[in-house]
Amino acid sequence: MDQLSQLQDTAEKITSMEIRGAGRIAKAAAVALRDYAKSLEVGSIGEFSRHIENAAKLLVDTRPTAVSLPNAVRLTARYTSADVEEAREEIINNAEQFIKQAGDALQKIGEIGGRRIRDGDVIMTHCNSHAALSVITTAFGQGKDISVIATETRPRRQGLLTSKHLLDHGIPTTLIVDSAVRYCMKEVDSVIVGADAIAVNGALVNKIGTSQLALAAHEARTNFLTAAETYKFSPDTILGEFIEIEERSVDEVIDKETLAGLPELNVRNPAFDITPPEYIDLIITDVGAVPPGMAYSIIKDHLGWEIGDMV
Ligand code: RUB
Repeated sequence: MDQLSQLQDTAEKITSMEIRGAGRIAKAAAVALRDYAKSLEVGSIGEFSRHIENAAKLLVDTRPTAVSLPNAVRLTARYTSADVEEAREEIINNAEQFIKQAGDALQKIGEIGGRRIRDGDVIMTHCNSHAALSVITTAFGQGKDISVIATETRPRRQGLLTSKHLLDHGIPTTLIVDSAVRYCMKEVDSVIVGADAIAVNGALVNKIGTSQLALAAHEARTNFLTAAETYKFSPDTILGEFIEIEERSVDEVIDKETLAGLPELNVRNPAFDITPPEYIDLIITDVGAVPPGMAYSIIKDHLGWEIGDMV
């Protein structure tokens, strides 16, 4: 496969959700940019810059909601040198650094979040988040006797991936349909979910249905935690930008044949929702467990302003 086809292949895998989850799409984009930059044959820095910009745009346009994706692309695609070989080297190093830091961040989140879990806790989680799973498996690895209630997560049923991951670690797991969340919440000690984006006001954007878990947790006085690497915070929201909520194909919700029998039916498939900061007890990040009110500091101190307007 040539360099461009490889890049397009990664973009296609992110669009089709063969590669999914905010952290994994970010890392896949960094790898794709690194490999593209490595083998790019150009005659001038202007040409190099045009190709990298197009590649960055192709990757960023695959899925609109997870801010990890533009953040990873911006952190990887930046360079200062006007020499092609040096610029290429900068991009390769940026990508390696991002991939390493993303791996370290998951481990750190596990350590910090694991301390919030007590022996005997029942945890509810939604969708399939490696950050949330890092917290759960770390707590279990510390010898805490915990169990997990995993939601199915319609329509793509990522809850099955989560259940498999937990069972592979030996963690007792119960799968429930999404509509059983409120009914089961009285048995739960902590809810832990991942994040596709954290806005400057501390609002959480995550898989559709997350805000229902938060509402039910609030009502039951149950802890609601989100696990989010610093690169999932959105610098653009400081500038007043909204985070776009992805609407996916209705084919994921209802099969074509059934829909053909109901020609007047309108079907929607929003993939994410927004949980307001007042429903979130703590955000577990790689630089510490912080209340949602500290989102601005995380963006300012750990991401920097300059990554907000590059792509
Ligand atoms: C995945 C999802 C996950 C976050 C965090 O949505 O909402 O909770 O992306 O995941 P989708 P992680 O399946 O549509 O990509 O912690 O692994 O980055």
